[in-house]
Amino acid sequence: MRNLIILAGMVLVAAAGYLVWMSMQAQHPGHQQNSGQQQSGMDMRTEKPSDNGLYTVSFMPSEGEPTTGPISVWHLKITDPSGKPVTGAEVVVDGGMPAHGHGLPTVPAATGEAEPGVYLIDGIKFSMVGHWKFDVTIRAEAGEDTVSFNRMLE
Ligand SMILES: [Cu+2]
Repeated sequence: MRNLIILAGMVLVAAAGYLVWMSMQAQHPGHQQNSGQQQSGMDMRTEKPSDNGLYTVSFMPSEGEPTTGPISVWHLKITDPSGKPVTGAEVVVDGGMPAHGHGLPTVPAATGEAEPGVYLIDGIKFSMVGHWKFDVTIRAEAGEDTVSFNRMLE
């Protein structure tokens, strides 16, 4: 009986600790900008350095929030580490749903630069909600580098 009470006490302490941790997570300002897109441990940044640090890259819809259905145009913005736009790059965007083992329902294509260093990626389509991952390859004067972006569609 005494052991049961101690066990129950331990469960309560663990539950309280979890609640405190949850409320701290909710208040963390860094999680606000991607509301609804955080997933435990997953990198949800929309701007980040490329894998070998050659470029800084951001990948965002050209307008609005992504939804399933329509084909949209996205902006892939590439700068060098000092923030200078990288123009004339060769860009390839691929993607899919890692958990489902399928790719994008379309083949996105870079159709030019909206402004120096901001590449138009046309043909982005989501066929279902869930976790999508984009794999971007960039070839420019500084060399070839890759970067991936995660997106949660609700
Ligand atoms: Cu899927």
